[in-house]
Amino acid sequence: MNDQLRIMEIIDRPSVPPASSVQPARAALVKRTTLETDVTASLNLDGVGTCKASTGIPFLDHMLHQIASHGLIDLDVQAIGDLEIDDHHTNEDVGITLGQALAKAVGDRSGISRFGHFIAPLDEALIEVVLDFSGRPHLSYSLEIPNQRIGTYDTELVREFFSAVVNHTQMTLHIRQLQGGNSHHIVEAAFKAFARALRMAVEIDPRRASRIPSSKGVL
Ligand SMILES: [Mn+2]
Repeated sequence: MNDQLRIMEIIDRPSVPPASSVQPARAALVKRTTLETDVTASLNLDGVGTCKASTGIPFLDHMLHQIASHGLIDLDVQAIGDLEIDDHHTNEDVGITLGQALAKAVGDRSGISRFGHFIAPLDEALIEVVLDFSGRPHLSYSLEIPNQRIGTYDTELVREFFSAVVNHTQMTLHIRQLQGGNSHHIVEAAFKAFARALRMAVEIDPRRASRIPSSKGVL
């Protein structure tokens, strides 16, 4: 290549930054051990939706897959809990650990879109999720799940799971049932809507640059 061609090539090259200077992956690993459970959660918010979930609670694993897949989060959750009692401690502690990992991955929340919302259908079920990485925990929850159990999973635990996530992520979360009849559909649509809303909220807003998305300057 002669010098003139080389100069033209440099001038014509679009100003796409090399991959190495793109925002670093926002990843976190949290390991939490109590007398009741031992939970490890690792995630990458800038992932492609891969998931490894082994909590000992099959339906909860199925829901964690929804968060990863529809949130485009790479997620690995491993839990060993006192399932011989019931699923309560493990379900709650998975929620706590996931919440802590989300909080860690967004750090001081600079540059994120902060708000997210989505309405997900699953056949007859239609569930709306609105969330805000506000720094303040609040859960508003109106799912009316007709069956006490989905598989072995006690449907009371859905609220407990989201409550744990909210408290430890420090987010505001509204989950509203617009329609629904089948218990599996209602819960799965809620997790799908949560995943998409989460994806929207943690997305980097390029116009925000690295500033914190609050008029107070702190979240
Ligand atoms: Mn399903």
